[in-house]
Amino acid sequence: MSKEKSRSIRVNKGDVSRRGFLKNSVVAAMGTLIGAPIVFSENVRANMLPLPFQQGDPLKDLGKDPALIVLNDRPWNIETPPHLLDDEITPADKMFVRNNGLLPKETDAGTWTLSIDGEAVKRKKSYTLQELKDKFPHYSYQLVLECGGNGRAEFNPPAKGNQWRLGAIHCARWTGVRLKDVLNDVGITDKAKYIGYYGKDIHLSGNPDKVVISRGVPIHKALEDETLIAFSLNGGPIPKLHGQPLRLVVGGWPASTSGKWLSRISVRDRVHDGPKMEAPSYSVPKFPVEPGSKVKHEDFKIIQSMPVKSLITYPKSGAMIKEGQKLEIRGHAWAGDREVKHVEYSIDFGATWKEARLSPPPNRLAWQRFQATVDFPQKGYYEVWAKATDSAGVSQPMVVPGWNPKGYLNNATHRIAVKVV
Ligand SMILES: Nc1nc2c(c(=O)[nH]1)N[C@H]1C(S)=C(S)[C@@H](COP(=O)(O)O)O[C@H]1N2
Ligand SMILES: [Mo]
Repeated sequence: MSKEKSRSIRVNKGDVSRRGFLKNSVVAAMGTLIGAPIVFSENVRANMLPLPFQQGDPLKDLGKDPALIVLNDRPWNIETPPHLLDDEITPADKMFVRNNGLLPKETDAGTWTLSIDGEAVKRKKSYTLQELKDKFPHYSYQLVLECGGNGRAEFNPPAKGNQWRLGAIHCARWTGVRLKDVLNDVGITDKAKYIGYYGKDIHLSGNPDKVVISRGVPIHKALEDETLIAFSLNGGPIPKLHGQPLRLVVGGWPASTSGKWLSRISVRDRVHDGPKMEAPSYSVPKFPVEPGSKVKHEDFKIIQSMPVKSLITYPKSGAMIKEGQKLEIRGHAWAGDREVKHVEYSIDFGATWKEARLSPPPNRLAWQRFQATVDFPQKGYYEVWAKATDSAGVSQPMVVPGWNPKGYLNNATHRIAVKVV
């Protein structure tokens, strides 16, 4: 038997009796580690260790709600089921995780720096995290960050990559300084066309010189009030998985533009050309293509604002209610750079629609709450569908929209099943 961490014990073959029970010496050692003898230790089976020695739940160890769904553990990719996104402000433990590489080793706020460089800065400059906090005013915004590949699982033929269903989205409250204030302080030239971020995460190959991902946004988006260099999430420190201690946050655009573990921003005189800026990454065909077809590099365009979408967060799909009972449904709707103008719902497979109550966003680029009181005419199986329409009059499609090689931008209506019994 070997001791790993303080409370973890590896049980070897020799520690187990022929009948599958732990030998006395092993349970005695466990008792020492727990700090109390294990009474009835003769009944402890090797396949059912005392709780302190059971393998940790990775989600719990990561500070995540145990009901989140792990799609990949190297790198971490974890999604949130829709009914866990019911909070107005997404709590950290319910935020989906999308990593392209491995977590940085060192994320010490005390020694962290951010450097600003590139063809379009007047002079390079570097700030400590403390200098950023001291020098510039702080702002807080609730921002929708949705992975460009959210909903990928529904495309046919399937697209490679994490098979996100609905939950690669969060709308948390970020606090930081405005990127535009920092860029003003540095001084940018009129050649400035794009910004690109660099973070401190580690490439899957382990090669320290290889950049995991370095994306960015056009300068007009970078200079918006809501584009933050954030040092706080929901009033606390940014959790390690989400970019501790510093993160670029760009609401309403693919979340891949919100660089975690932010250490450098380059102000470019061209479209930023870091890893994962080039097609087909985070890009879609410039025109509709036949499902399954090959698309030439020059026929892709980079995704900018995300499309209008909504999610029913209450009740959970599969809800049962009694005949004659009304059902309160609620959810969120968002529309990239735009505002959501209305949300409708249907209980008859889209034949007729009723208006849901819709709240204004707490700030630009945040999601909006919708609610409705639903009446069902008789017993039976129903689906509740929700459909949002944005300020330009664009609505969600009822079926999976334009197939594209990487499976981006699926904003089809969300459906939940309801039984009236
Ligand atoms: N440095 C760095 N930033 C990154 C990524 C990454 O792998 N490394 N992934 C991006 C992608 S693709 C997404 S969808 C979001 C996910 O943010 P979250 O994990 O906080 O939910 O982070 C973005 N920022
Ligand atoms: Mo993403």
